[in-house]
This record gives sequence, structure tokens and C-alpha cells, in this order.
Amino acid sequence: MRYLVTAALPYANGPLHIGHIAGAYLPADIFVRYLRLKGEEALYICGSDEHGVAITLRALQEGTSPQAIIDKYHPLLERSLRSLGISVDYYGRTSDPLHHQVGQHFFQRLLAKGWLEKRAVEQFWDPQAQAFLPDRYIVGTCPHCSYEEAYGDQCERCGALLSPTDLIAPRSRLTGAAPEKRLSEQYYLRLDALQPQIEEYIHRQEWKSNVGPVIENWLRAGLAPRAVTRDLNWGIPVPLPEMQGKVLYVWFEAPLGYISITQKWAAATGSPERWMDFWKSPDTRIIHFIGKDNIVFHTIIFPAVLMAVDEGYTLPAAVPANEFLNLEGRKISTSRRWTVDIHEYLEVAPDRIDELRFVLTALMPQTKDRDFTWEEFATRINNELVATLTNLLHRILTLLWRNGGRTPIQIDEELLQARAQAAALIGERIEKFDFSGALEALLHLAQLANKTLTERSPWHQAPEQALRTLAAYGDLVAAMGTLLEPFLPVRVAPRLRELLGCPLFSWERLVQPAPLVEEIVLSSSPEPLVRKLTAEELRLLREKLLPSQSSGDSTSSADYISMQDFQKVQLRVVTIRSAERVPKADKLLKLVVESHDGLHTVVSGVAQHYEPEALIGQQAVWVANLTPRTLRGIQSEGMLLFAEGENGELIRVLPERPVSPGSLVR
Ligand code: B3M
Ligand code: ZN
Repeated sequence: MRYLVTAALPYANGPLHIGHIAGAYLPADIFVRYLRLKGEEALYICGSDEHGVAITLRALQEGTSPQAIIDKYHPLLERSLRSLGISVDYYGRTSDPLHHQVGQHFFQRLLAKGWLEKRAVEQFWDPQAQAFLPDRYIVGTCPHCSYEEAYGDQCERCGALLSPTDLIAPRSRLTGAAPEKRLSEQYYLRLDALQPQIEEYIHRQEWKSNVGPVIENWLRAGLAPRAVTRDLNWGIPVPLPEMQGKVLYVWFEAPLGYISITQKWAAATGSPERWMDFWKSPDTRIIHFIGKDNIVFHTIIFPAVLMAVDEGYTLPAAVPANEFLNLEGRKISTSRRWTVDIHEYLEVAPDRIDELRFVLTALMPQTKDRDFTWEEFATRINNELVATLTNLLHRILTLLWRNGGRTPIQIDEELLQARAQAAALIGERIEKFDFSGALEALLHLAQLANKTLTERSPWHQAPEQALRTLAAYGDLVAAMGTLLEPFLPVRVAPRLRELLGCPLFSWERLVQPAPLVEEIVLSSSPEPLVRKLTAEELRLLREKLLPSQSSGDSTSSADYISMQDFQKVQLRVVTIRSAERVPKADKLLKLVVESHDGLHTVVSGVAQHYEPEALIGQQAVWVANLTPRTLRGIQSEGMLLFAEGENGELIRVLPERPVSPGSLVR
């Protein structure tokens, strides 16, 4: 069996932060390092995702070109990953011409196979720029709070979900011109027709507990055709003459980057054909490490595309998506500068990389969101990594050094069995994508060794006796040089092996209760492998890396409203009784909600974030006393509240547990 391991291609419009690392890049790295120690052929592929509105918006905001944006962030992303010991075999980029060819080939193949259909959809046009405008490219006055810089998809000040038609005096962010409505032709992938094949694929796989239900929700709601082209002048041009000025939708082509980057890797090795060993062979398991916001793209859309092109592609064998890592109790957000960026961490604590890997593994959001705090960063390092793990090694090695620095090992059945069982359990948990559980098993082995060492107390023994006692730990210490490798590969594991003069052992040997070495010979005086984090260091980390709110988003006095004003807003919890799409408005849903005084109709701009069926019976927070307005001919009363995720997804706001419809929110 061989493995192709990928991690989500980060958008080249900003730096990597600890949430990205804990979400996808670190779990993939632990997994691939472990596979290699088992002697498996494991290829780790990643690269920059360089197309899409996310990139062009950033260019707009910085008054520069998309090319300048990706050329600024692509190297930073790769450098950040490699500095963290993320052992990507090839880090590519989707602006590469080869990726364009792959994207266009897939589009043409789908078209030829009849899986694409053309539709005319209403879009906004900038007559001056002669360009179609994504909703976020339109700005105007918010109908709710009169904020004059509200975007066409959402008002940043009051959070209202908007459509460009809601804005008062809408204007293009490109030229200031008033947008016009035009029909624009786009190609849609017929996911509806592909649903039977997709369901057959989904139901023959195992899915993590936090992934399966998300997929089932989408399947149960019924897959709708999905746009694979859009009006943008940045991305992979649609390879059809009549589609000038249009590009492939970023989420259609980005996963194809896994294939094009594998082709780049193969070419770089001098054997271009080798990419097919990973993408067109039944002997390969393809595993995509991603964050939960990318589940549908990796488990439904990408496999559907691979099946539909009918060119013998291997489908993903597992998509172990992680949940989100929060920072000090709040969502990490690059745009709101509430983040710990990797390149800044590397500047402040360049010799504490394994420590960050250790804490992010311990706090890995594998099946639920987790919270990173600097307090816990310090306690995990000092009380677990140092006190339990590296102190054990330091105690044994310093004592050994003081007693001559070398000794034949002594076989201690209890410790040998413990090491073999721990190695098996660590491997088992890694193979189940339970990386924090694997780390716990490693710490448990260290706790057991600490306990027996304290009981035997070689420091109270005469030198010869002490040496004999220490000799029993020789095998364990040698094994640690490899057991630590998937987790702490940047300094701790290599330094331990260097001190002992030990190689990396194959994992197959670690699970056998047979000695790995005959003697231990220390190459130099052992210094602590990890130092405790001092209060001063912690203060410095907090100060430098726990950012205050940037002025752009902090609430300045100009934005304050009086309590009297706020009390005018009537918020109530409602139950959604029905939900349906609004014809010719692919962002709107018509909801009927139940409050204390009966039923109300609300038109909500969440059709691209929620399938109607998924909302029925659910509760939400309703702004009850907004002036009713007519949207697409429907009288909409009030609005429901949704929070914005880091990648712009919308997440329903609801009470911690169900309450009776109409309950006031105070
Ligand atoms: N570029 C980044 C994200 O949504 C997105 C992943 C693409 S993976 C093919 O986290
Ligand atoms: Zn507003």
C-alpha cells in the first residue's frame, strides 16, 4: 500500500496561524512521519490556493494586483510550514500553468461527458469597469443601520445579511459606478444527476464522527447543480471562446491542485509518470486533511468530479476533517487580527517550535472545537512536556553521564513490554487520526517510567548499582528517539538521537518487546531537551502574540450607541417552521418562523450556507421589530441573526438550549 497525504491548500492572501496548523497541516505531518517510520511510501502534497474572490478582494483592499498578493504570501506560507517541521514533499501553487492545464482538462472532460449544464443567471455589472461584480464588490448604505459602507452580501456594522438589491445607492468598489443587472451565463456541475454515484461512494467509506453527519445532511437535502464558472478576471480561464472573461470557480479547481502538484513533484523527481502511482492506482490510499468548513468540497464535490471525468482516478479513502481551534475563547480571525500567526511566533520563539507542536497536538480540535490559551500553552509545556517527558530523559542521561556516560543495557521485561505496547497504541491511535490520544499514550509511557525510576532511586545508590539500575532504562531512552519523531521532529527528537548516537528505528521494531540497542554511549554532557517556560517568557509571548483588536474592527466611540437605543431592538427566539428557496435568487431563503404571537415570514440571505431542510424545526434569534421590507416580491418581517465564520461562512445564532418560541433575548 502507498499513501498520498494532502493538507488543505491555504489561500495565498494572508499568513498561516495556529488554527490552520492544528486543523490540517500538523495532523497530516504526524500521520505522514509515522507512515514513513513504518517503511510505507507516503507522499505529502500541499501548495498555495491562489485564485478566487478572497485573493482579488485582498488586492483591491491593498490597492495592488492579485499576482502581487500571491507572490507576497506564497513564499511566506511555504516558509512557515517548513519552519514548523511540516514535511511536505512538494509545496506547489495553483497559479502554476500546469495547474491551469489540469483545471481546463477536467472542465472540458466534464463538458464532453455531459455533466455540465449552462444556465443564465442574474448578476451585477459595472458599466465603467466593464466587469461583473461579486456581491462583495458592491457597497452602499445599509437599510437597517444606515452604515454607508455596507457590502452587497453583508453589513459589517450591524451584521445584517444583504443582497446588493437591499443597498441604498449601491455602487461598485471598482469604479464607484452604479451597478446594473445583467444576465450572465455560467456552467453548473450536475451534482443532482451524480448523487447516486456519490451516495454509493460515501456509504462504502468510514467517516469521522464529526464528518459523517455533515455529509448526510447534504445528501438528505438533495444535491443541487453547482456553479463551476464565475465572472472574474483572475483564475483559470474557462476554455471556451464564448466564455471570455470567465474563470473556473475556485472551489472546482482548487482540489485539482492536489493532482497538479503531484504531477509537479513527479516531474521534479525526474519520473513524470510517477504521479499516476498516487492518483490512478488501487494500491494507493488518498487522505485529505482539512478543516470542517471544507468537508463538502472534499467528500462530495471533488469525488464527484473524479468519478464524472471517468479517467480512472482513485477516490479519497479518508477525509479526517478537524474542527476549529479558538484563541482565548474567541474565533481566530485574520481579518480581525485576532490570531497567532506562525511567522510571528517564529520571530518571538524560534527555539520553541517543538513546544508549539506539542501543545497544538494536545489541543487538536479532532471532533470538537478546542481553545488555545497562553496559560494552557505554559502549563502543557511545563507540567507535561518538561515535567513528565523530557525531565525523565534528563534525569536518566545526567545520572548516566555522571557514572561514566556509557553502559550495556540491561533487559527489564516490564519496561520492554511497556515500550512495545505504548508504540503499538500510539500507532493505532495515529492510524485512527487520534493524534492527541497518541500523544497521551506517549506521556503515559513516560509516567510509568518516572514512577519506576522514583521507586528504584538510582541517585541514592552506589555508582555500580546506580549504573545497573540506569541500564534498565537504556532501551526506553533509545526508543524515545523515534517515538518522539512524529511529534517533536524539529529539535527534541533529533537532539536525543544525536546524544545517544541512535538512528531512527522502524516502527515495526518498536512494537516488538525486543531490545533496540546493546549499549548506551553518550556523545556529550546532556543538557535539558526542553527548558521550562518562564513567567517572563510567557509575558513576552502574550504581549507580542496576543494582539489587541486592530483599529479597523475595534469599537471606537463613534460607533457606540446608548442603552436606550439598544433597548429599542426587540430580539426573540423563534422556531423555523418552513424554509424554501426564493426563485431566481440563489442567495435567499423564504422562512416562516413561529414567535409568541404566531407565524412571521422572513427572507434570509443564507441559501448558499444552509439547505432549506436543514433549518426546519431549528431555533434562531429574530430581530422582531425591524420595519418590514419587500424582497423579491415577498414581505419580509425582521431578520434572523447569523455569525460570520473566518472564511465568510454563516453560522446560525441560537440559544444554548431550546426555549419556547417568542422568548425575549435580553
Ligand atoms: N483554499 C482554504 C480554506 O478554505 C482553501 C482550501 C482549498 S483545499 C483544495 O481553508
Ligand atoms: Zn447595517
